[in-house]
Amino acid sequence: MWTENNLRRALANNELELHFQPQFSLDGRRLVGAEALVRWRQPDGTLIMPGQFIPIAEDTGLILPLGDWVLGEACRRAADLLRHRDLLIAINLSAVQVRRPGLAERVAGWLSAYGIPPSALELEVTESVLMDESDVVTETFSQLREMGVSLAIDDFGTGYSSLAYLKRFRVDKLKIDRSFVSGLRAGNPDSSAIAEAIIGMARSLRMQTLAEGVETEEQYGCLVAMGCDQCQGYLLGRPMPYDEFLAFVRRDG
Ligand code: G
Ligand code: G
Ligand code: MN
Ligand code: NA
Repeated sequence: MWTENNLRRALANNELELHFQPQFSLDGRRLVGAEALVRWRQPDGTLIMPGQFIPIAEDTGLILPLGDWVLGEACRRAADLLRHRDLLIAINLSAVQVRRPGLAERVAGWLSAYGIPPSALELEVTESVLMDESDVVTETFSQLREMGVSLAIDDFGTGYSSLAYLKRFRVDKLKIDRSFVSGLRAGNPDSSAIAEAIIGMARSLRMQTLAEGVETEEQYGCLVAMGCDQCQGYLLGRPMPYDEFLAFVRRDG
C-alpha cells in the first residue's frame, strides 16, 4: 500500500499526470468536453490509478496540495486545448477541498493565470459534498457560480436520498452513474426506469444530464431515445494521456 511519504514524494517529483476522457453530445455525437482524471506515473513507467492513492491523500490532507495541482494542470491543459476547440474541462473535487475556505479564490487564480474563461471549467462533486450545510461550502459554491464556473454531481443516484441540496446550490449537470447505464436494453422499459427518472427530474429543474460508462451502441441508443444530453464511456473514448487526447481533438475536429 502507498504511504503518505510516497505520495508526498510523487507530488514533489512531479510524478502526477492528468488523463482526459472525452465527453460527447448525444445529439450528433459531437465532442463537447473532457473529464480530467489524475494518475501517478512511477519512475519505472507503471501507472497507479486514483483509487489507490486518492483515499490516502484525503486521509492525510495531501489532497489539498494534490487537488490544487490538478486544478492548475487542468487549466494549463485547457488553455492549450481551447486554442483548437471549444471544450468544457471537468475536474473532480474531494470533500476536504470544498470544506477548506478559499477554494473559489484558488480557482479564480488558476483561471486567470492561464487566461481560461470560467465557463470552460466544470467542477464535479458527489452528493455527499453538497449535503454539507456549512457556510464555507455554501459560500464557496455561490462564489463559483457567480464567477461562471459550472457544477456537476458525480455518480448521481448512488448517494443520498435527500435532494434538498438541489434547492441550496445551483447544479448545472447530473452525471448518471454507470450502474444505471450498464443494464440499459432496447425495448425493456424496466432497464431504463431510473435513468429515465433522473433525466425527467433534471429537465424539470433545468439541469443537463450526462450518462457515464457508456460501453455499447445499444446503451447509447437508449440514452438518445430518453433525451439524455451527453455521455462518456469506453464506447467513444477511454481516459487517455494528454498528447493522445490532443491528437483526438485535432482529428475529431
Ligand atoms: O481514473 P479512474 O478512471 O480510475 O477514476 C476513479 C475515481 O478517482 C474517479 O471516479 C474520481 O472520483 C477519482 N478521481 C480521479 N481523478 C481525481 C482528482 O483529480 N481528484 C479527486 N479528488 N478525485 C479524482
Ligand atoms: O469520477 P468518476 O468516479 O466517475 O470516474 C470515472 C471512472 O469511470 C474512471 O475510473 C474511469 O476510468 C471509469 N470509466 C470511464 N468510462 C468507463 C466505461 O465505459 N466503463 C467502465 N466500466 N468504467 C469507465
Ligand atoms: Mn467524475
Ligand atoms: Na462518476
